[in-house]
Amino acid sequence: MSRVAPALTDHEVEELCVCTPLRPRDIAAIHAKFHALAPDSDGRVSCSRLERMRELAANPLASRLCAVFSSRGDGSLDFIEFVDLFGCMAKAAPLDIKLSVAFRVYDFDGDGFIGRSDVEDVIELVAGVPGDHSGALLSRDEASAIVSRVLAEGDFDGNEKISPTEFTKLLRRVEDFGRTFVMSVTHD
Ligand SMILES: [Ca+2]
Ligand SMILES: [Ca+2]
Repeated sequence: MSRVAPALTDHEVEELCVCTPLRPRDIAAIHAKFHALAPDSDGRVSCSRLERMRELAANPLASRLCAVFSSRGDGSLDFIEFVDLFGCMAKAAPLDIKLSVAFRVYDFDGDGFIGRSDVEDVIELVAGVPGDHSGALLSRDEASAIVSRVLAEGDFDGNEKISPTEFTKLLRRVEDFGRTFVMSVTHD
């Protein structure tokens, strides 16, 4: 049973607008969304609930995004982390913020690099387990070719993994990355 959402004060809204590119009406919509997701007694919403939200439902990397913003590392978010997610993914968020979020999303094992296994994990989430006959979009060979191509293009120093600096260099070449790595607040 969700409790009645405590209203945000004007001062709290103002503070959240200063720390993010979000507007007061976005903050109000985000606040309503958060409480509609029925946070638990710790004030957190689990990853599985968050993934059902309209903004994340069609995103194959939703669970990774939640994990990146979760201070508990389990994908659950409190209200401030939830606002942070929308703020970093806003259209108007600075490119370096988006690059840093994208890097952490793709760095599945959290070792500070995007390696072969991270790229394989991304492919698995987006296209299913390669070669799996029950609906994978890629064969094992196709998946392996993609992994090799990503590393060939992004691993500039040839150590078989992509560092944050290499990642930035790679993605700056992708003209519309900043415009497409976006999760806009929907207003009902
Ligand atoms: Ca990694
Ligand atoms: Ca490298």
